Amino acid sequence: MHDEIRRLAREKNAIILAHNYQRYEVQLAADLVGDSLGLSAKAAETDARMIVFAGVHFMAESAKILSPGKKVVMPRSDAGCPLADTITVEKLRALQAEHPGAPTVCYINSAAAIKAEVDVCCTSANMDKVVASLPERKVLFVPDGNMGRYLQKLLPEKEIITWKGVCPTHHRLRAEQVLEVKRQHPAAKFIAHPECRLEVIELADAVRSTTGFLRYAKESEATEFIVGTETGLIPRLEAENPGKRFYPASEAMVCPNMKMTNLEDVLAVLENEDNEILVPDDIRVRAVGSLERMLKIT
Ligand code: CIZ
Repeated sequence: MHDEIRRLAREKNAIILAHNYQRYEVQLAADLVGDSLGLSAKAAETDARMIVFAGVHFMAESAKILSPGKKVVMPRSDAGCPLADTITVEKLRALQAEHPGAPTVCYINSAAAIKAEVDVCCTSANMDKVVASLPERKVLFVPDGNMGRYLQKLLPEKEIITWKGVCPTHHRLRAEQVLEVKRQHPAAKFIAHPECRLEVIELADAVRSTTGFLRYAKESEATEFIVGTETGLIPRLEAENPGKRFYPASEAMVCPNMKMTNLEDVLAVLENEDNEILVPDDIRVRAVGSLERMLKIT
């Protein structure tokens, strides 16, 4: 099936992107594997006619925002993100009305319509830099409440107003589970994603984005790691670091939406070119503005 996917992608001048949390067989069929913004930015630089995004909905929207002239399709258009879905434009506007004058920062893990409504976006790698750069003391942070609480800890001089969203996959991990895996592997470094609960983050040797996990594992002299993020990252960590060992902080850290896409879906979307992702131009232009303001800061 990989051969057929690669053949069709060539024939149709399509680039296949797979997020770090996708099934490993889907990652192996892709041209690029990575985080949502990195993938979208790299795809924009290519002359591909079509982008096939194996990921969840907001990620394909990010690709469309940065590549308005390319056709963007998803192998599974029903792969949504429960964290992104916790906030709507109406709810965001109501929050902003409660805190006049406070700028809004949104995590990249948000719909295009939310990115269009905020002052600036951030990623899990640059959120502290982005929030610290704002002159205002009070900052609204959406949609990830865990990330907002972590930010409050990093930046005590700020007042972070958090939204109530969480990623169910990261939120599921509890401190007791991490302590148990640490007990089984006492030499292992624990890397946590900032979408985890604060009680989990407080146990971490490093807090990183998915791309940061890969870099940390490569650069560290340690040979064992406990992985506090979606388990889809583990096969890639293993492949890129032969001789090093990676243990999931919990086998239950599996995102059902990320696992929806299989090779048959990738093949089908290449054949049919359906499930197209469209972003209205007025939303796209304002969302690009929020991303550009982030890039200027970082
Ligand atoms: O933007 C991404 O890919 C997400 C959601 C997380 C990360 O840490 O890379």
